[in-house]
Amino acid sequence: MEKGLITKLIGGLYTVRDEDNNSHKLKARGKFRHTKESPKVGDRVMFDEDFIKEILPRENNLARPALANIDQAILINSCKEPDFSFNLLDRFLLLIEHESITPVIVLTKTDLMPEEQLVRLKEEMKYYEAYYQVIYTSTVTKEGIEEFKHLFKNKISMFAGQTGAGKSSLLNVLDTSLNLETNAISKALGRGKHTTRHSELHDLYGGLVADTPGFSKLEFYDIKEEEVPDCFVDFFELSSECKYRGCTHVNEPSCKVKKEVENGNIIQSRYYNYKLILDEIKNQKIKY
Ligand SMILES: Nc1nc2c(ncn2[C@@H]2O[C@H](COP(=O)(O)OP(=O)(O)OP(=O)(O)O)[C@@H](O)[C@H]2O)c(=O)[nH]1
Ligand SMILES: [Mg+2]
Ligand SMILES: [Zn+2]
Repeated sequence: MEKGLITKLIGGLYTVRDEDNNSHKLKARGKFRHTKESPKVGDRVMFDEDFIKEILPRENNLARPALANIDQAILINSCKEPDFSFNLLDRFLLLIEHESITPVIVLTKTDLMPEEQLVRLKEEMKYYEAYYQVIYTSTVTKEGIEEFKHLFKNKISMFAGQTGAGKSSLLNVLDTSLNLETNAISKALGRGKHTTRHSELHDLYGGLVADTPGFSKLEFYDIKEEEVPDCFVDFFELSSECKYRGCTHVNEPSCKVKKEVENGNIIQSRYYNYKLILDEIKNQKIKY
């Protein structure tokens, strides 16, 4: 048996890269059909000439998109088409923090946003820059492209974001040999489909990067209400100064987070989205 890494899965056929960088097209052994866990892109596996036999222990495990062992998530948000949304950004950050994956925030299609609006958005985004790397880019003006060149080395990264945000387009600019399919958003939505339909790892600047199908909706089925405060890293940092241990920053007195929202040190939208998400998770629990 040999050790390898799954880089692609289409129609039940896996591409596994061995330690000498050779690719093998394999099926998964039948036993995986009877267990909950089938192999996914990013999995380190043991295989022979015909089959994937064993999945090696995972560092993390995403359900949608189905990926394993992701070190870094590049969150692709378009400034326009579709419109930038702080709500969506905060939701993405929660999901990624919950999986202990490092997020990088990318705002793309800067060419489509009127200058004045872009200046205001960058001002608001400064709040996030205290906690995360933020990159502004455009496949049209090529702004920010240089910043990606040192981002991927020795890591497995995923491009994640709303459908039509520009994930595949950006990857095509970073490596012109990729030739990934892209589509105008109106067309993509008209077809009711994502342009990218499977996840695949590509070699990029000394690392591996997965293009993924976009999300149209983000669900929090796996996140418990009590986990949310710690996944908002900015709130977590302040929580030692809240009066109550395990403060949820909603109704408790002497809450440092609420104080900082009042002082204007935390942007309003961030706290508002936090409460929305908490409510949503509470209601979800009642339903299921
Ligand atoms: N003006 C402008 N258009 C862009 C930019 N990046 C992407 N687009 C356009 O946005 C549309 C969607 O881009 P895709 O790369 O297919 O988006 P995606 O995120 O891969 O979408 P899914 O695969 O469906 O998840 C295409 O028409 C692109 O040409 C940009 O920086 N500026
Ligand atoms: Mg795509
Ligand atoms: Zn608090």
